[in-house]
Amino acid sequence: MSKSKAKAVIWDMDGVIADTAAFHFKAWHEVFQKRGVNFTKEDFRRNFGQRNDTIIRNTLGEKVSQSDIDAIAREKEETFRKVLGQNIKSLPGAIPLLKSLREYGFKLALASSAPMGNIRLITGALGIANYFHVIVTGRDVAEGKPSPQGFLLAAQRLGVEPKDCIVVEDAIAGVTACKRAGMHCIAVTNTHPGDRLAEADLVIDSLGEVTVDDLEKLLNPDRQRSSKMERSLVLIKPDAMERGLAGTLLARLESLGLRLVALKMLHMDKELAQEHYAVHKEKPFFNGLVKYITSAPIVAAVFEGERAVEVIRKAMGATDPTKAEAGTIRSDFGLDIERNTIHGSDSVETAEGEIKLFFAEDEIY
Ligand code: IDP
Ligand code: MG
Repeated sequence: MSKSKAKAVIWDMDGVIADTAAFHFKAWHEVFQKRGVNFTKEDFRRNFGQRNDTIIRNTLGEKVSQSDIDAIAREKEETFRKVLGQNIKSLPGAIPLLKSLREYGFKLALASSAPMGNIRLITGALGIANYFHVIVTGRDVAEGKPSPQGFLLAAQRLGVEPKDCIVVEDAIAGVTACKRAGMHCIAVTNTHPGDRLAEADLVIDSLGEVTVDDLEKLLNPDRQRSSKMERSLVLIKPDAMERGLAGTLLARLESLGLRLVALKMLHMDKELAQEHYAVHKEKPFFNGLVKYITSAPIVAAVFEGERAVEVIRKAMGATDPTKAEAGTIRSDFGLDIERNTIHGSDSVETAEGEIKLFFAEDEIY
């Protein structure tokens, strides 16, 4: 993932960062009870993550007036803040992940259905008030979740494209809003079971389960391929050993930015040689090759680096030194097509098998 490209994580607050569900339920229950309506836990679950006006309409019917909605909403939030008091707790993993994202240069937004009063109270109490570059509340948009408006506004204010945004949600309405906004979604099962959140790209039981790296992968699934660290087996062949070239050749590979992660000197026996060169066992040069490679002690090494296999093959040059490009190892030092100085794995898959022939797991650093 390129460093310059802006990427963002847009956070829901209640049920993702702050463990407030019990207090919201208590406040709603109290406020509706005064109006003769029994607001149950099931009602609460069904309305979770939506804006107050929606919840009030869903509960009291469409006839309720705007001024009543405003009054009930205000009363609910006052009650909520009162019952919440000092009992503000963060949910597992949320604050450490926020901290890491900030360190890694992610832009951060909070897009909550909650009013600003609640957001100030909660982010202040949790010490994260200054973490967010942008805060979008339910009042900033015409339609609340599951409409994508809030998330889209957050992305716009951050200056980040929707496809480069990850939303962290716990509510079904929030996951729907995120997908409608064309963003990536991580859903935490703090409020709803995982099967209700299946629309999300990643469903987890706790934010402690994910790292910044997991989020990077979500934004750019190709990243792993492009920046994948590869390993390659290198052998300093007998002709090079006899001429004292081991150090020169290792230094040359190190100078390419490859890291030496395993090294040993050994005298290959016939069995190891036959196994190592097994793909050539039908070739006319096979017996001569086995004899040659077992003729003197050699150095075996594992190098690690980005596209290490290809980088080493290029540095080696063609199998036949007379055909190897000028400046390559085989062009510079190779004696003939058999005594061609160096071996390097020809693919990532081959490398894996070859490395196992020469090194135990605990010999690779
Ligand atoms: P590579 O080492 O460039 O991958 P391969 O074709 O895998 O080349 O052959 C393995 C090794 O076998 C070569 O490095 C070389 O030492 C030897 N070899 C390849 N072709 C010939 C040949 O025609 N005559 C003798 N030896 C050969
Ligand atoms: Mg080969």
